[in-house]
Amino acid sequence: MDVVDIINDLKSFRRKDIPYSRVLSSMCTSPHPIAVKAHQLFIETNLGDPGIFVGTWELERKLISMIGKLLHKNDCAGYICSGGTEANIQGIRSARNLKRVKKPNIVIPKSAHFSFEKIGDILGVRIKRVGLDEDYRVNTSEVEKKIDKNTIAIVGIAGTTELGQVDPIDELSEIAIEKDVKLHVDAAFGGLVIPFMDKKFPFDFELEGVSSITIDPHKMGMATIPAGGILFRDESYLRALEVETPYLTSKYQYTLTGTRPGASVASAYAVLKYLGFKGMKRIIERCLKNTILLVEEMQKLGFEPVIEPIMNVVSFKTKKAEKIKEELYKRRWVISTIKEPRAIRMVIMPHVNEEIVLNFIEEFKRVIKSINAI
Ligand code: 0PR
Repeated sequence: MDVVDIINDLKSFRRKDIPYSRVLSSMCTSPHPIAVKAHQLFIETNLGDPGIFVGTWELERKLISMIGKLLHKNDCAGYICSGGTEANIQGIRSARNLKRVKKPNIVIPKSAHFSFEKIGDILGVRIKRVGLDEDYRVNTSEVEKKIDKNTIAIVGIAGTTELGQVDPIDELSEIAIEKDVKLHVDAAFGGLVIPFMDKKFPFDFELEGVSSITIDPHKMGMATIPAGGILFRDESYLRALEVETPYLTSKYQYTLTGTRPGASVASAYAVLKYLGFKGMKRIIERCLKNTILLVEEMQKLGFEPVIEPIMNVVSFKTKKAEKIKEELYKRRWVISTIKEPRAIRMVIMPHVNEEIVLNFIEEFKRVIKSINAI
């Protein structure tokens, strides 16, 4: 095949994808233009061998300290990984390696992302789930009760996948200190939202008990995929993850994957440099404004949010959630659903502008009319 034919072939597949302008279910978004430029510049870099890609390695250290600064710890340790799943695995793996017990367990909220299912399976750690209060935040007294001598870590979520809720991380931090267990905070989504919001939610290293944080540039950081982030309070957590790498330019490796893209690092770095704190705040504010617009429009149609939205994730109660999702999908609009309580869920990412919200509402009106969903 010649180049033109290959490109046309590729385009024919790509055309089958649903464009982001019709996606209200995703925590990913179109990368920022500067992210694409940066990605291209670093396309052949491999951080699995940092002795070759010396500059890219240095760039990653800079990015980690930039994110660390945002999370109240300039000198934190960590790296850019494939996403929130890997970050959560590594956060818990490090805690497990630092406290060797025969039958390790972790205590996590019921609202935790499904990546923790994988963690239980891969790491041989028992998962103890804790119920939520009426606002869908983890019940901290239950967390306290569930901790035993085999508990290696507790987990709090800063921006739950389904509702965008933030657990009382300050209380979890106190518990972690008192019970001498690690506290891993899953801020895969909220980590790049909360620091730019006017309302303050303590969730990061300013809380003494927080040992590790998942924070993903490929979500609200508008970086190219894959760009997740795992940050630790200090280097000792990375040491607990190391294996020897006899024939590489580095002696040890603490990452889960071997070969890994420097392009993701460059893209995440470029976005934060380009936008700065002010630029990020502007984008977050726009997302929050469009979330409120969506809520107001949905309320006019008789749909109430499960909780008053905190960030740009919102779910609306309806018994016909699945049917609504299916009907919208037939019309090439994508939303998601949650089971407890039964609801439809939307994420108002940077690509979901005011016009898209209003177009969506028009389609939504037609759908609920066609299936009598009010
Ligand atoms: N932690 C939280 C709180 C998450 O919401 C997610 C993903 C993860 C961890 C795992 O992150 P990775 O998917 O990067 O490993 N939350 C989204 C979700 O499950 C992921 C997603 C993104 C799903 C885009 C669909 C999609 O189109 O809803």
